[in-house]
Amino acid sequence: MSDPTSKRRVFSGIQPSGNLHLGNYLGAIRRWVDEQGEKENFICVVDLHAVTVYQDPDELRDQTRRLMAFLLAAGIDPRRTTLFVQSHVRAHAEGAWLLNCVTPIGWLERMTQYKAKAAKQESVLTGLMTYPVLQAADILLYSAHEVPVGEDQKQHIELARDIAQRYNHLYGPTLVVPEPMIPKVGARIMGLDDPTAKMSKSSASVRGHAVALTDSDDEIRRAIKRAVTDSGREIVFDDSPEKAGVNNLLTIYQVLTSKSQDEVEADFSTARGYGDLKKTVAEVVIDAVAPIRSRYEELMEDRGELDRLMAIGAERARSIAEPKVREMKEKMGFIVPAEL
Ligand code: ATP
Ligand code: LTN
Repeated sequence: MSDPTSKRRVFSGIQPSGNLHLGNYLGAIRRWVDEQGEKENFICVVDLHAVTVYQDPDELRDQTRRLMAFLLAAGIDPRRTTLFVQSHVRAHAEGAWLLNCVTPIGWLERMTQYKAKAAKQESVLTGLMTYPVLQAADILLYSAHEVPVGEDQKQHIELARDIAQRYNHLYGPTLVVPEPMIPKVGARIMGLDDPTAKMSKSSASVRGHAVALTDSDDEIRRAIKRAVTDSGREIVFDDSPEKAGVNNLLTIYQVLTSKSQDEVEADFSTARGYGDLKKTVAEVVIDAVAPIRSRYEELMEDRGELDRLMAIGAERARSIAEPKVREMKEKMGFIVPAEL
């Protein structure tokens, strides 16, 4: 079990598939950056999860490098965070297998993300169903106490808790039971084209759906200008469905300025309609995104440096995950030779 005197451990993951968007940044990445140092952070580029739906091989390699560069550009500091690629640490696949063998299939059939993704496909891959078990392995191998994610991942983290408890019940205390850490504001940024559905990577290519983190200043202005709102004029937080568009824009502004709801409403009390709101929100988004975009472009030029950082992260991750998977195997009754 974990050493109670050490810093709290944090683990989170992000898939190298699709274009990163403002929801990913506000709901997850920004918090990973802010918490570095205060806690012991592990951030994983989950390429094994990405292949639960077919990925073009060249595209996957490319996306994995791009996501590494992006996370570094957003402020993940490899001296304070272990940033690594999931497939570089074999223990994840091995741990997932062990956990598959303590997870009743009914638990997986209930997952809403699985049901939604499976409904969109003709032939569903087995990996899509066992996806949350691999996610549980990611978290449990590092004895993480906290898992900072957006709202959509809450059910998966609760499943990881159930899996840990079940393993501990069967084989004795081994796995730390993690807590989901969902932000109070920004946990669910909505699509600009449809403020009743979450902003999502899978829809990020749809025109007007998202602000991609690689968008130019003008593209950001245009996307926010086109955001769906209602026919009213009142710029206040209101969670009724017809005000979802305005609420979403105010939430984006609130997270980026770290203000209270009252302060945000006061900032817009003299605004003339939604046009003014959109202009102000666009500028705040540009201030946050533009510096990340330019650091990202620089990092993408230096492939050697990216590869070096990936190797450092993987080595540090292995030093934690390998002994854990070994402990799990021993507890389950495998003969574990010293060289493994
Ligand atoms: P997809 O929609 O294709 O499943 P995604 O946009 O959810 O992809 P992930 O890699 O699955 O992207 O998520 C990375 C992190 O971003 C997770 O912690 C997730 O909870 C968070 N996140 C994703 N979308 C949003 C959103 N709209 N608002 C807030 N957080 C989000
Ligand atoms: N399923 C998550 C990505 C993910 C993750 C993790 C998040 C994989 N492993 C471990 C937190 C902890 C997603 O789609 N956002």
